[in-house]
Amino acid sequence: MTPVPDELPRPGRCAVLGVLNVTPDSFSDGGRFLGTDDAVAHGIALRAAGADLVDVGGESTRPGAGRIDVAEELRRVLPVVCGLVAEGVPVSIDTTRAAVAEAVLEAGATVVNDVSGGLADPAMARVVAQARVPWILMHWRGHSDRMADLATYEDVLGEVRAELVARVDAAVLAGVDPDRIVLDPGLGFAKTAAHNWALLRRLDVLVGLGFPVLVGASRKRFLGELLASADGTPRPPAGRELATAAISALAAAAGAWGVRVHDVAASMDAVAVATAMQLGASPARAERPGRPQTEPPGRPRTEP
Ligand code: PMM
Repeated sequence: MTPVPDELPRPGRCAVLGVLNVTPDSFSDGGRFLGTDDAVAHGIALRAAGADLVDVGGESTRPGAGRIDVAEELRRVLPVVCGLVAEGVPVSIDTTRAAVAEAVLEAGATVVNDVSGGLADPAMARVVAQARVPWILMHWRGHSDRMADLATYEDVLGEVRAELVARVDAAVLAGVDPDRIVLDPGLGFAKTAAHNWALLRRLDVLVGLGFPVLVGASRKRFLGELLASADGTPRPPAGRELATAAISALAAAAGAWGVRVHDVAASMDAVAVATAMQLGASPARAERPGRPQTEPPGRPRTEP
């Protein structure tokens, strides 16, 4: 197997994971990167914008989505992962299937992002334990076709916390190194907008569990509802980017290890602001976004 680093990226600021969905039907970017070359080019662009990891997924998890089979999932993701690895791009694989994770780790991915927290496929823990790679365990209650029915909580924070702790216990029992576990509240997965906001408001409680925490709010429906027009029409996904970046800054300030986003450049800026505010100073250059400036060259203007 390709040697993989055991550690997660720890860039000295909140990490930024760029989303690369190779699906015909994801809610925000479905169908955009179906060709391998387009998908690899987009992954390279996400990395150039500052992404610490490019998170490649082949199965849509949008509410109501049906499932595809393993062969189809592999057909979608494997060439893209190989193309990115060949270009030196660090890749995480967004899958709930052990067979997909195993093949893609073999191809050079270095992190498994499992939206089911290990629940969908009992073989996943063994694959992750043997590969000795970081495992993102997301809070999950069931597949997309039925998750709306599972969004019932008396105390969403307490229940998500307890259910994540149960996933950690199961992972460790299966031989997974606790130092390689990342937790994720699973915004939008069996959760209403109210549940998502309640979890974000008390992110500190999840951070307090002592594991790195990843937040995936990017362009999700609850942001569309928040930003709805006067007649109640939700703001379409493309118009949710500033709100996504705001959450990236706030999640970083609350101690999140990482954010998973579609527009990496915007969230890089947002987490740079959060880092500077936390330090009370500009972060060291290595911790700042290194994007090219968009201002045309010329005489520098005086700025405040
Ligand atoms: N959300 C989606 C897919 N994968 N993985 C993690 N760890 N956390 C998330 O919140 C998450 C995820 C759904 O969003 P997409 O369709 O834009 O990828």
